[in-house]
Amino acid sequence: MRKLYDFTLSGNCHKVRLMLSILNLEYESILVHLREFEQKSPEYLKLNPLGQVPVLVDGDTVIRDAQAILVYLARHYSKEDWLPTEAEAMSKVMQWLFTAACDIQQGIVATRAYHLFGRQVDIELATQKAHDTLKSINEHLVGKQWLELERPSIADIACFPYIGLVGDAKISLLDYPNVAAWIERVKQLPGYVGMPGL
Ligand SMILES: N[C@@H](CCC(=O)N[C@@H](CS)C(=O)NCC(=O)O)C(=O)O
Repeated sequence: MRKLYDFTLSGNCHKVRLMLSILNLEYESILVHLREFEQKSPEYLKLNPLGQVPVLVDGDTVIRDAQAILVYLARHYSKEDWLPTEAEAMSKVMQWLFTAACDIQQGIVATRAYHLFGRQVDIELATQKAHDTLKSINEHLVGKQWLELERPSIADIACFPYIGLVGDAKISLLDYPNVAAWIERVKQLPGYVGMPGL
């Protein structure tokens, strides 16, 4: 049985939970107690030397990082549907994986961590970055249903959880109606699962 090293409130873990559910793949969720620093234990560091969740173990395959796990699941279990291999289409999808791992992380994720977990961050800078990212995605979505390809792809799955969790970051989507409509569209996908705050 494949295993997901998981934390309930983690949007990064939720990207993987969502993809596994959409692809109808069974897995065992193994809770890593982040507040007790279980992710830094010698045993866990053998799985992920960076000491973070998520990690997916699928047979002999061990993968860390939500975006990398999405690539693995898409290519291994759905062939072209969620991540095509044609050069332009593939890079168009991949660019959103980096938006998820960089821009969304520095803005929305940092702002959420400040409000929800009391993490020390430069809240003004993080909030500004969150709004810059939302504004640019809102403009990108004009006339579009999905981030790329005219169908859902791992681009949408990688960006969705933290954008859907903006309420935790005390950010409203009133100024970003295309983003709000896209969130609702993702929530209608067959196999969709939520998490606290979504
Ligand atoms: N680039 C990684 C980031 C993973 C990450 O930041 N995980 C957080 C939870 S969302 C974590 O494990 N934090 C605990 C720590 O860093 O000690 C990914 O996308 O999976």
